[in-house]
Amino acid sequence: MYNSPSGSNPKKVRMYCAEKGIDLELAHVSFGKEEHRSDNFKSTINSLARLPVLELDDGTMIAESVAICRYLEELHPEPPLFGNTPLERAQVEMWSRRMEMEVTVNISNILRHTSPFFATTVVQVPEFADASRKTALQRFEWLNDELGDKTYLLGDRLTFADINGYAGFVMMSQVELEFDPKLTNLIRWYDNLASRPSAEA
Ligand SMILES: N[C@@H](CCC(=O)N[C@@H](CS)C(=O)NCC(=O)O)C(=O)O
Repeated sequence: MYNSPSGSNPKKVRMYCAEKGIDLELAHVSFGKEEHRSDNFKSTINSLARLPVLELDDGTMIAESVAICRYLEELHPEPPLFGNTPLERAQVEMWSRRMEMEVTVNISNILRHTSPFFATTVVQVPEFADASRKTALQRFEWLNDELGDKTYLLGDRLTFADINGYAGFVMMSQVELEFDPKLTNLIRWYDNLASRPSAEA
């Protein structure tokens, strides 16, 4: 897998693999040296200049972190992290999309619209970063209420939805965003995931 130690999407796949016991060979791509933006990377690995990308033995490239995890889940179904039944699979998908598209997207939008690293690839709108910060804080409150006293998003068992959400939160420190201490359900959920060995991956 073409990987970088920083970035929530490569981390998501590494954490998923650690939970599953899948040992992927990692090829380091330097964000600092902008290796992912080179013509070679874009023409042979991912035309969107993003990580992670999984290269199969026959040279096929699979981009998109969720697509990579779903592919690996098909090959390594145990332990199931995408749900056991039609209902569970729908609930994992529901929460996975909510975490990524309603909650943590706001964190990456702050970064993408403020960091010099993205100045050449994103039309940066600082007001959008400000709006995303407000939305992020609102969504944290929403998520705190939704979690209630549940250990994981679906109840008592870890699923990919938790990993997808957790990995998105790791960028918070880079945009000076913190959980309000009153959001005890969210903090409990986050700390629980952070304490799993897979979070070190
Ligand atoms: N939807 C893609 C997003 C991939 C993505 O944005 N990756 C980031 C790292 S977390 C990246 O490569 N950023 C480099 C850049 O935008 O220049 C996925 O889930 O893999």
